[in-house]
Amino acid sequence: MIYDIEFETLPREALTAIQLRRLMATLERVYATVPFYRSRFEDAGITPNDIRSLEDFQQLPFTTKQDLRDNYPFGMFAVPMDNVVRIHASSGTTGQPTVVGYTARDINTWSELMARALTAGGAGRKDIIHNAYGYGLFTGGLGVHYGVEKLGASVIPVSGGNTKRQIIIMRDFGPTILTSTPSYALHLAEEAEEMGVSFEKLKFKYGIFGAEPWSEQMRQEIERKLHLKAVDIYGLSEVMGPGVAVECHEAQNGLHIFEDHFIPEIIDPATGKVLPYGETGELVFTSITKEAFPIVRYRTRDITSLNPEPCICGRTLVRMKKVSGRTDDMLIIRGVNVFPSQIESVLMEIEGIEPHYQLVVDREDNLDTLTVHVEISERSFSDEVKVLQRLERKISHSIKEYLGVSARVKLVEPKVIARSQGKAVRVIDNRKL
Ligand code: DLL
Repeated sequence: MIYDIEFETLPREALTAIQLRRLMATLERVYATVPFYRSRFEDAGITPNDIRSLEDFQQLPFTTKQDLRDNYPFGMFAVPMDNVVRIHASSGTTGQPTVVGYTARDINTWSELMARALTAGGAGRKDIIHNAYGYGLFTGGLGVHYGVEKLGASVIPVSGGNTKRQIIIMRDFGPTILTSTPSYALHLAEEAEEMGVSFEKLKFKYGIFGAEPWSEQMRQEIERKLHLKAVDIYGLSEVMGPGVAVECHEAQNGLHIFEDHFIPEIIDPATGKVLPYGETGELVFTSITKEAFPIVRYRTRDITSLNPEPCICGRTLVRMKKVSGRTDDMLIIRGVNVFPSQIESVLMEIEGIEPHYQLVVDREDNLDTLTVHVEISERSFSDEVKVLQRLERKISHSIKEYLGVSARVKLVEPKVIARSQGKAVRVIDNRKL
């Protein structure tokens, strides 16, 4: 099913025309109302009138996370506070949080896009959605919540945490769709098993998971353990929240970007040069319908590529590949670049271990070292030390073979690695201490 059949299946020329018109209006508005954009455009010697095509647009300067921090908390808002009805903020795990605002119309647009995303992920009006994304300043909980109501399905606003109670609700209320981070979905599976509740007997058909990177192998693991079809949803608070892009459950192969509201670009993170379709680089977004917090050429730091080929679901919207990581969580271990999700892919292929891991980076004698902590399964737990040592060597060998990185592997007991209720902490970097 497609929620907005007109806008999700537009011919490319019609879509481009809409994008250009909306972009020009956005540029006029930010130039007139946000001092930051006016001075950036002036520094670059550009006025909104100079932008006449989507190619001209590539001359505009980028906006970075630092720019948002410099204008903390409300400096980038393009409307007076009396028109702002909602405020969210990013978690701020990598520094000061960034604060974003929404007008009533923005909330309506976001809800529409979330309704589209949920529909792409398999939801319909009859579904009951167990929403375990955190409610609060994080955009996940409320973003999904409003989308479900717009769609006309039923939402259980359970939020993250209190995991045992979640399992009881799942058993008793019979939700058909689960929304949570992929790491929390696995934790729910684990807790259910301990409580003797089998996911096989629950009513879930689809899970719509996002807010953190997760590998294709992790998807298979989740689908197997939770007995549902898992689709990927992407978004970020600076651009809106969840619902910027989503996979369709038909193809589960790349996330359709809602291009009638956001213009994506892929750039070389080192030079800022725009890269053609198919090439991997940093994702950049411009919002073209937002009122309170429009954003121009925002560098997301997320690494992906764009695929314009038609999709079996009928949507004409470009697809972004599953995000493999962020430019700022790329590890450089003795000169070799590696993303946590690549290590995850290798781990998931190995028998006898669980999908719970943490990467610890240290610096010894000026050299970076990587230790992979990974849980062994209950079954392997009772194996002899010799067997376990062999398993450690096997994992270390696979990481070296596939990724070219030397890593120490440390097997840990089941349930030792901290479970997260939202975004999982995959990397502990001791080098900064
Ligand atoms: O995580 C919004 C969201 C909520 C998306 C619920 C999906 C579901 P922020 O807290 O601002 O917003 O974090 C945004 O999370 O730049 C990515 O690095 C990462 N991220 C989000 N979705 C995905 C995904 C929400 N599907 C940052 N795959 C983004 C990989 C993701 N990374």
